[in-house]
Amino acid sequence: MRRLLLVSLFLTLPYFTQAQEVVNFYNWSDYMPQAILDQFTQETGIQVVYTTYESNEEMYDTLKGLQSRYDIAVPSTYFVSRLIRDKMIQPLDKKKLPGLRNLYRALLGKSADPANKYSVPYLWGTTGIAVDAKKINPAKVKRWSDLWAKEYRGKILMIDDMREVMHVGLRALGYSSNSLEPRELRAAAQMLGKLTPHVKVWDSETPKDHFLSGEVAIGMLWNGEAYLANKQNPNIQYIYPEEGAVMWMDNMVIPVGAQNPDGAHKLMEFLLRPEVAKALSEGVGYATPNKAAMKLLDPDVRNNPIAYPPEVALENAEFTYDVGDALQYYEREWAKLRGE
Ligand code: SPD
Repeated sequence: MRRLLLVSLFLTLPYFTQAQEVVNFYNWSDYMPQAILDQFTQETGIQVVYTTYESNEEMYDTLKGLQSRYDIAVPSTYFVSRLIRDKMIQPLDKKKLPGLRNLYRALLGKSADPANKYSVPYLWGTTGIAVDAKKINPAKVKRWSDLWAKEYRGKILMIDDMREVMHVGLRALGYSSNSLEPRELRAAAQMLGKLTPHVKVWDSETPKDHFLSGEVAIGMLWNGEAYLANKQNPNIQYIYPEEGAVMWMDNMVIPVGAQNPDGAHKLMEFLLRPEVAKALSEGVGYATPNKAAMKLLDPDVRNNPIAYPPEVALENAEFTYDVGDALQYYEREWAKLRGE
């Protein structure tokens, strides 16, 4: 009897000791409802280890580090081209991604990755101005340049994001936010330098929380954060600045050195499902690039002008592109501005 017990234990041991398959997912904060990851684990048995970053630059530096072993990351389009150029991401196996057909054609084949050999659109959005209507009359705030008004001093939040802050300065002066001109960048940084002493909070991890706590009353905000804040407190309103909001798209990629590219493809394919993409968009308040999911969206979200900007709001908006070698000028001005 004792022998029989030992034999059966021996036979079942490999089952218990077999390590669970893992996908290491590196993504922005507040960008993925936990329920979606739980559903993926339930269906596939693959555990998702979810780690967050606060900027494209932080994500890039981590992936460059030799120790990085992430299976999926979610860079903005202007970083996709940089990651391809620096050979830091690997080609996708499209046979494992039939769900690509669910995406809007217009959002595929962008110049950063013309054949989407490396990247799959995840969510897209805007950056505009948020205002606490209890403290500031939203009707008085129409432009980025309004942030410089004396009465807002000490109440301002800025997203800690180089390209987006430079966008504010560049557009306020009438320049393109993808400017390649050192002279324009210097002028924008000089103008921003007059604003920074009056900024109360710099944050790109949980910016909405500072509005909800009442710490700040006006400032830059990502639209999804504004959508969630507005749901909790309708006084937090979102304004598309007349000079033009920032427009961006974030995309899933598989870094070179990923331990589980197969698991990464499975998670990508799962996220391409219309009903999952719907839950993602509704959960975080950003727009889905998934055409099939659009039909399923709760009308309250689809018709919400914060989550899904009306065309007129995007009239002067500018999409952020890779600026190639001019990046050094941005970095130089940013270092001066942030005192780095
Ligand atoms: N909390 C989610 C933030 C997503 C930001 N996306 C891209 C910003 C590009 N500068």
